[in-house]
Amino acid sequence: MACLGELSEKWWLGEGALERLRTEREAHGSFAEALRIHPGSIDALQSAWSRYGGETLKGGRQTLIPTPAAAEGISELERLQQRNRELEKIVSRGRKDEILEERMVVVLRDALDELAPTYSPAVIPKPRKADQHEMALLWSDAHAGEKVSLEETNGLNEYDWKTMMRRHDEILRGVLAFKENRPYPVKKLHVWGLGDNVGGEIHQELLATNEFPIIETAVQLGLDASAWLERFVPEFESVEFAGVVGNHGRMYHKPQSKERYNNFDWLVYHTMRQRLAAYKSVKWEIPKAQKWPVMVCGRRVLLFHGDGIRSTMVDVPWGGIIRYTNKLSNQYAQAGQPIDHFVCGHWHEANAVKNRRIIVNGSVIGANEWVIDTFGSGERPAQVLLTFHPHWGLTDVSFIDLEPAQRLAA
Ligand SMILES: [Mn+2]
Repeated sequence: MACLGELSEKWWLGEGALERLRTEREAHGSFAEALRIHPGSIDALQSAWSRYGGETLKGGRQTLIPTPAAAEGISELERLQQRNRELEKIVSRGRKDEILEERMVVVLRDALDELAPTYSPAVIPKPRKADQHEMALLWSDAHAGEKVSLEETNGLNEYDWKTMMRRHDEILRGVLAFKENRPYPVKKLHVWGLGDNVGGEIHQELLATNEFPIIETAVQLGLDASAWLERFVPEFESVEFAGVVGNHGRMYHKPQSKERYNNFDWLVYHTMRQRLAAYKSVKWEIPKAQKWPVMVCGRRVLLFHGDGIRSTMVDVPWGGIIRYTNKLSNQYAQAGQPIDHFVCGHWHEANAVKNRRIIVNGSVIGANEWVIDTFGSGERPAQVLLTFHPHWGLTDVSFIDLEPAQRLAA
C-alpha cells in the first residue's frame, strides 16, 4: 500500500482518491499520525480531502496538523533534556545576580567606612527674642467717594463711604491679629500710601455718581484716615508713614508728570500728618516726587502708584510691570540707590512676583462697574502686609481679605 509521504498530488486525483485517503487514515489511525510517520504536504492532503467530498473532520484543520514536536520527531526525552538545560541557565543567572549584589554591598560598606561628611551645621546661638521684625502695610486704591451698585454688579460688590470705613476696620483687625500671633516681636509699623485713596472726578461717570464732591471727599478722608491710623499708634513703638499719589486724585483730566503731587491724595496725607502731629512716635514722608524710596531693615523699597506702566491688554500687564521695574532698577542703581523691592498699587490685584521682588497691592474698593465692563471681572478687596527682618529681608507677604467669604455669602 502506498503511504502519504510517497504520494504526489497527481496521485490524489481521479477515481478512488477519496477511498485511498480513507485507507491511508485507517492504516495509521489518523491523518496526523500518517503525516508524523511520513511527512508530507498538509495543504495538499486537505484540499484533496475536501475536493473528493470527505466528511467534515471533527476539530477542523487542526485534526490534519501534527504537533510541531511530533512533526520534527522530537522525543519526550529530548524535550525534557532541553527543559532541564533552560532551567539550569535560569538558576545560574540568578546566582550571578546574587554575587553582583553582594560585591556592591561590600564596595559601599568600605566606601562609607572611609568617607566622612564635609559639612557640619554652623554654631547658631539661640535666636534673640529682640530680633527686630518690621511690618509694612500697603494702603491704596480706596477710591473714596466712589459708589458701586450691588444691583449693577450682579451682587459682586457694593461700595460707599460706610463700606469703605468698615473695610478699614478689617485692615486694622488683620494687622493687629498678625502682629499678636506672630512668634516674634514687631515694634515698628510702616504704612505706605500708594495712591488712589480718593476716587476723584477724572471721568464723567464718577463726577455724576460720586457720593461727595472731590474737595469734600479729600477733607473727610483726611479726617477718617487719621482716626484709622491713630488706632495703630499705641500698638507699635513707632509708625512710619510714607505716601505717593495715584492717578485718580489729579486735578486735570489729562494725566501729567510735572507737579504730579498736585493731587488730592497729597492733601489727604498732609491732613493726616497735621491731625497726628502730636504723636512723637509717628514719622512722615510725603514727597513731591512721583516715586519714593524708603528704607526698611536695611532694604531699599521703591514706592510708586503704577499707572505709568503702559497697557493695551485686558488684565494686569505683568510683562510691562517687569520691564518697567527692570528699567527703574538700572536707573536707581546708577544713582547709587539699588532697589531691593518695588511696591505699587493701581492694578487692584494683590500679588508678589519675581521672587517677591515686585509686590502689587490689592484695592479697598474691589470690583466696580468699569472694571467688570472693561476686564470682564474684578478682584475682591484686599490689602497686603509685608514683614521684614534685618537678616533675611522680606520674610512674609500676608494678604488681608477685606470681605471675608462668610460676609459675602451672608
Ligand atoms: Mn490707579
